[in-house]
Amino acid sequence: MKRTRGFTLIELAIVLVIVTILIGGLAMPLSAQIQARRIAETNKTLEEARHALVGYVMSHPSSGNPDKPYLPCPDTNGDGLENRTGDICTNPDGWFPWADLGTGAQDAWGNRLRYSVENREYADRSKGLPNLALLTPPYATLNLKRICRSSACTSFDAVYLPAVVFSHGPNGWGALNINGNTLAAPTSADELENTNAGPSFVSRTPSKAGDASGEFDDLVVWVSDGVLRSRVCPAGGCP
Ligand SMILES: [Ca+2]
Ligand SMILES: [Ca+2]
Repeated sequence: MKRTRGFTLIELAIVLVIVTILIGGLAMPLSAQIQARRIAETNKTLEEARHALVGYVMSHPSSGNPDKPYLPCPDTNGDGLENRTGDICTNPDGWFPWADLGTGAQDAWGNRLRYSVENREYADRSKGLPNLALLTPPYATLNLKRICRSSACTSFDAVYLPAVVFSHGPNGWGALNINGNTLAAPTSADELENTNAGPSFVSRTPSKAGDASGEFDDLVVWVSDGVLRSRVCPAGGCP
């Protein structure tokens, strides 16, 4: 009768090493998969926020001209409700007013979405959408936004925008989290550009800390005047 031979200690050790290498190889893609899922989830939340802005405009005619709708003001005290003084937004930069618009309250990392709006006319309840056709670029009387490919703002993906919404991304630098805490400020010029008040916002391919352009992982969406006008103005355009 033939005797069955068991594994030697050396054979077992070799098997253990192989299993450890395999698990190590699987663990990295798993964390990358979770991050990719969170980014996709946040992009969806941002897209919903963008649609909600258009929906808001469709149902909010201005008091001065019922044919001219207006955008919501930013939330500046973190309760999810817009902050408006009478008819006007005193601050064009803040957080997305998710409670007013019935959208997601946070990105996939537990941080509020940022929101900047043209507050001199688009978000003024007594004024509403200005007629850009009657104005001359660069529309100096308006507080419009632009999307740049770097903080130097030498090339643009979009200009003359009424509203920008963004997430601070996986690193969360500069974000307000759902517990009301503000996270550490960004280190790269491109992410800093998105946290300082001003017309310019950076949207570009993500880069890691060691990259020459610095760390960048913000997720940015915007609403153009043309999109608003095509959805809310009757045929022939808003007055
Ligand atoms: Ca508020
Ligand atoms: Ca970021």
